[in-house]
Amino acid sequence: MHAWPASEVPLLPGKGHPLRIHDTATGGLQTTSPGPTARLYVCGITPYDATHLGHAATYNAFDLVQRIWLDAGHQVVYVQNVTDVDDPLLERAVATGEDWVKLAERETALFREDMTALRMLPPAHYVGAVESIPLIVPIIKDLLAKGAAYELDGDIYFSVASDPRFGEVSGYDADEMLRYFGERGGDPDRAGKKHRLDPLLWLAARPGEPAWDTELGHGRPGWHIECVAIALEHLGMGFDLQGGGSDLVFPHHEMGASHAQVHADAHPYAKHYVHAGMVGLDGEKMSKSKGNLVFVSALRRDGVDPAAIRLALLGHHYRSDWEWTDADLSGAQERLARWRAAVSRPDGPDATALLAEVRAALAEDLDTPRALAAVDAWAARQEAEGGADTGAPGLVSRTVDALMGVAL
Ligand code: 5CA
Ligand code: ZN
Repeated sequence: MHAWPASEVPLLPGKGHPLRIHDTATGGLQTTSPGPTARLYVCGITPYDATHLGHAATYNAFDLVQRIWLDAGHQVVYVQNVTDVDDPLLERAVATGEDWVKLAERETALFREDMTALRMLPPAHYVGAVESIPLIVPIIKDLLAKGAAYELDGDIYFSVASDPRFGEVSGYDADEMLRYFGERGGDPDRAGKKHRLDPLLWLAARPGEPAWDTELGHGRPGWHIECVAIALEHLGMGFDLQGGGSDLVFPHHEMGASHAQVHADAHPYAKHYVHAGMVGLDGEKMSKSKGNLVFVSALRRDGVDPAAIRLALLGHHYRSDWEWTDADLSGAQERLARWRAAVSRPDGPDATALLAEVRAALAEDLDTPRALAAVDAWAARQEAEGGADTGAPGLVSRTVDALMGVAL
């Protein structure tokens, strides 16, 4: 699949700091230490509905990760998937009578437009599940050969008992695992499974559903193995960071790590597992199934500047769960207007300390509220005291664009 066009990242004087970030697997802040090329995998959309602000908030967090790594002198290889065949997509297509391929293509196209408008850096590899079936099949065959997978009425399950490290990503106890597994697409009560938490690797063809002819029979891949196959193909074991929203901690990222670690007989799958908080509306997690969504595309259609949407997302720390309100947007629009007025003045107070503060804030677990406050303070000082540095407005503008993706 093709991704979307890249917006330019302005060069900044000097160099940024190594990124310290909260790692779900250790439960604490860890300093990322990529080689010359940092390797990032972020779980992409299931394209049956438009991009909502929760998705955008999650992609914003991992866009910042890339910008910090780039500023610290690394190259970045960024990989993102599109779950273009899975239960929710097929269910929606049946409900609306639309062809599932058309639905996925349309929503993926809209996602690209939203990401472009929000100045999210595109992945180098944007890969669909369907096109990855040839990568998925050999991994499942290997897991079968290793005795880490088994057949049940034509379906193939992964055996969680085959991975001694199972549970290390989430750190959840047995009850929590079982609850989330049931809530998030798992089938804990199916008879004949070796362990209630065992997830599907392969689904034998069901009537009316799409299926592919492979060495595993006529069927389609399970969800977790899709991301594993794509990540291993384009990044390899031990990549730097696996990202996604906190709803993916378990089972998705736990299972993915297990699949890969048993398949490759190596550890770790990813050096760090990082999760963004859930964005809600009216007291509920924003989700397609709940129908309480605010779409990026709808805001854009209403004439809202995408830079204001992005500033609204940046106003919250990525790890907190938060509620979208109209005040988020109006506050961001005011801030954007203030900042634009400030950088269009011919001079202002020296901005080197501001660049240092924004770099320090973002490198410390993506502290965007602190970074925004630093820019606010510079703009307020300019208004109150003026300033003689003719290079300052340009430097502020480049700082905000390069490190936070907001074009002033
Ligand atoms: N296709 C899978 C990942 S392989 C999937 O979860 N798709 S999704 O469309 O449901 O979500 C896409 C991304 O947005 C995931 O990283 C998910 O964790 C994140 N996400 C979904 N809902 C929210 C929300 N309300 N707030 C924040 N992030 C969210
Ligand atoms: Zn995924």
